[in-house]
Amino acid sequence: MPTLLPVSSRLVVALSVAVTVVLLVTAAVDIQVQVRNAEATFTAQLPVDQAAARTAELRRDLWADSLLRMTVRVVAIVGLTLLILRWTLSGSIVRSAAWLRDLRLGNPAAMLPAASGLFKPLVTEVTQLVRSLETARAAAAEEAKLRDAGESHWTAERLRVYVRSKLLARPLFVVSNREPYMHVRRNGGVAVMVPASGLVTALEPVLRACDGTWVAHGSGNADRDAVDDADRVRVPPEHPAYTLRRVWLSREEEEGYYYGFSNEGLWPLCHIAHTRPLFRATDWASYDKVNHKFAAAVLDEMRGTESPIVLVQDYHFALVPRLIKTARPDAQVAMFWHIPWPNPEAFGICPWQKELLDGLLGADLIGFHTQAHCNNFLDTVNGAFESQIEWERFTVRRLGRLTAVRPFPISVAFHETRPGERPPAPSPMTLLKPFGVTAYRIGIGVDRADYTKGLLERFAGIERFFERWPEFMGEFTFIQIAAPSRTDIKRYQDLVVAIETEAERVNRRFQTPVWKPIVLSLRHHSHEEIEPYYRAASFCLVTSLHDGMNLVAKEFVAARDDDAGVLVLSQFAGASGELEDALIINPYDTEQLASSLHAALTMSDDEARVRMRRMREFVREHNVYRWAGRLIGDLAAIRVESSDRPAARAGRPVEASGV
Ligand code: ADQ
Repeated sequence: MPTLLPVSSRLVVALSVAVTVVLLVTAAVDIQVQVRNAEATFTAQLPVDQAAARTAELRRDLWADSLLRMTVRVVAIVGLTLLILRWTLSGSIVRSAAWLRDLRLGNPAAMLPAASGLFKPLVTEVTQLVRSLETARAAAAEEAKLRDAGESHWTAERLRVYVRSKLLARPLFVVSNREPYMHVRRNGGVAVMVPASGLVTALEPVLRACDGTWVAHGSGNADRDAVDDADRVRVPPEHPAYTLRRVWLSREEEEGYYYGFSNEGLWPLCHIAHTRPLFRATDWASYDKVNHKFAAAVLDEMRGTESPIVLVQDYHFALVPRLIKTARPDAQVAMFWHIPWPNPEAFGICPWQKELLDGLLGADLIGFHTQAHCNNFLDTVNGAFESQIEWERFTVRRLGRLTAVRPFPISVAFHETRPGERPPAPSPMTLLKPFGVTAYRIGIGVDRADYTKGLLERFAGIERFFERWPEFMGEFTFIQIAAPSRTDIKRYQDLVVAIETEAERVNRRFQTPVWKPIVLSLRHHSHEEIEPYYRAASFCLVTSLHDGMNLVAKEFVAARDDDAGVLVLSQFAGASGELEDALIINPYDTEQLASSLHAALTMSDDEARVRMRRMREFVREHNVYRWAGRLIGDLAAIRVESSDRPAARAGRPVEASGV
């Protein structure tokens, strides 16, 4: 805004000068023609000296006349231009000033001026500014609310401050398979998508706090168009605060590394869910190659930095910690393993067990969701290598290096809401209407369509429930939201067919023209779409056969600001160790599952409220910002040791902070 008026004044001056020059040139040409014609006539009629005098006199008169007319025209044009500018600009400026004042005063009804023409870029920029202001205001309000309540819960803002104080100026790098922002072609343009993932919620505040770099697979079909020559793009698009470095994979690399070794090998290997892992040498070769590719990208980004901090995410990158640490012993590397770690016998069937363990032990810190997974990992290392395990401190010393192994149970963001702040949840009847079903109560399940989530076992439990308590027919319906996942793998394609067939079979047994026991919605839903189901359900059902943590259980609890609803949770999900007020079930025990559904639907409001309040207090306290804070705090507190450094030879212990 401040530069707009000087720009317009300069425009007027330039316009006036241009008009004057044009008028001058036209007048000069015109005068020249008139003088030449008159000169010819004078020369024919008068002696030479008189003709010359008359010509000179005529030229003088013509110039004087022209200059007078020109001055009048220029004054008129400049005046008119100034008047038009004043009318148009001053109106817009007054309106914009009023709009900005409303926003500054926090008036929610402040109307955005229409963004068009000259003002469009300005309005776009101010709109971004306003969004940042609103976000900062919301964060400050939330902080204030917590301060008022005398609480010290973790928030995105607190995490930002904490990370800055821990890392000081050290650069931060995150490595994950999935990227936080994806550019995709849509309706002839390019749209930016944020994949629904707890990881982005947790790590984005950290990256924003220190302007870090996130290295991930560029998987959007317009991703290449958005990056610069070094494959980087600044994100978030509307308010760039950190760098996303995209790594490109060929179709074969993606098949071997992602679908093959990661998801047909390691995923079933680590989950005890009775799906046999497939180990192909070609997949392993791809996994090894892609891990090298990602490590090279991280090292490239790290060039010129000192003592960088690296957070490697998940089972796709077991080899990356060692590769980074070998090239950059000054780096501090943490690996967070989001899935379970099985017992040594189960893990030992992997033909590349030693290579995987060696890669992981390159990290200074390895995190799992639960202590049991840490113990399994240490047992596996113990059996596979000559190494020294310190069980009291949960560390491994191998080849002169020390790796700490700790539990960091992941969680969700917990949004504080005041009573009445949000509109009431829609009724079960409203949510069921699009499916052509009428019932008064609903249960909800939200999962990726994955065999570890126990969806078939869940349907068996629901079938048994209606067999034992038929009075709930027509009264209660279970809604299963399932996002198809890893659909390039046959096991997953078969699973989707099995889920549909089983739901259909159970429905055929009990359904009436207006009611059915199971509504199946097989598609990806946004978090905003899922939330009303969480809020309206009498219970949420999680039947994982094995699960690192399970965020759905915590999302359900966080959504229930009415303190109602019951969580029915598998004992094989990491979350069951934390959410003790859930009804804990063994999903293989169909009778117990059916009884728990009955218990959830008949539980007194008072008991449900007491249980839900306790679970909500736990999730509020142990939210995803605390998870990220603890992980980074513990990593930053570890003294870097390597076989190249005297500290390693002196055998100094790893130190960790308690957050
Ligand atoms: P997942 O196996 O994917 O995660 P989970 O923890 O439940 O399992 O997280 C799933 C996420 O996807 C949730 O945020 C959920 O809302 C969302 N989601 C599920 N179904 C969806 C649908 N139909 N549409 C849209 N979104 C859907 C892995 C491990 C877990 C661990 C997490 C985090 O397997 O054990 O908890 O990582 O570490």
